[in-house]
Amino acid sequence: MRRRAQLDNVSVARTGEWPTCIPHGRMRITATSEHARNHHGYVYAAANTIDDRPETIWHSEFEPRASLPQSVTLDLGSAVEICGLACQPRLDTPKGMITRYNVYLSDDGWAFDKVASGTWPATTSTKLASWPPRKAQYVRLEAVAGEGKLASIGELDIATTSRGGLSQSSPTTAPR
Ligand SMILES: [Ca+2]
Repeated sequence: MRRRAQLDNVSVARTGEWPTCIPHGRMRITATSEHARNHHGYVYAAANTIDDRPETIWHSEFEPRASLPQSVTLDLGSAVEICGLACQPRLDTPKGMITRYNVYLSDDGWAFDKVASGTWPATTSTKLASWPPRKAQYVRLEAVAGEGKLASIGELDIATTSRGGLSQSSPTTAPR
C-alpha cells in the first residue's frame, strides 16, 4: 500500500559561504606513478583528473604494479587560500577507488604539511576532505589504500575561500 508523506515548515538555513572550486585550466598535475600507455584503448594519465570529464581517469601504474602509497600533486599556479577538495572516483569499476587518504599542502612544492587524512568508502559518490583555510600553491592527495591495492581518480577539485582573484584567462596546462 502506498502512503503519502507531507512535510510542513521545512526550512534550509545557510551555515556559511558555499566554496568556489578553482578552475582546472590554471592547474598542472603530476603523479608518483601513472599508466600513461595505451591499455585496451585507454590511457590513465594524471592529467585526466583535471579534464572536466568524470569518465577519464588517472590510474597508478599497474604494469608492473606500483605499490601504495601513490599520490597526485596539483600546482594551482599561484598561492590561493584553500579549504578542501572533492574527489570524484571512477564510475566504471571499484578498481583503484581510494579508501584511505592523506592531504598535504605546500607553498613551494618541496616542503609539504599534512592537513587532512581519513577513510572513504569504495563507492562512486564524490568524496570530500576539508581543512582550516590556508594559502598554498600545491595540493597533494596521497592514496594510502585503495581497491585492489591500486589508486585511481576520475576528477579532482580544490575548494577555495577566496572571492575573486581566480582568473580563468591564463590556463597553465598544455592544450588537450
Ligand atoms: Ca577526468
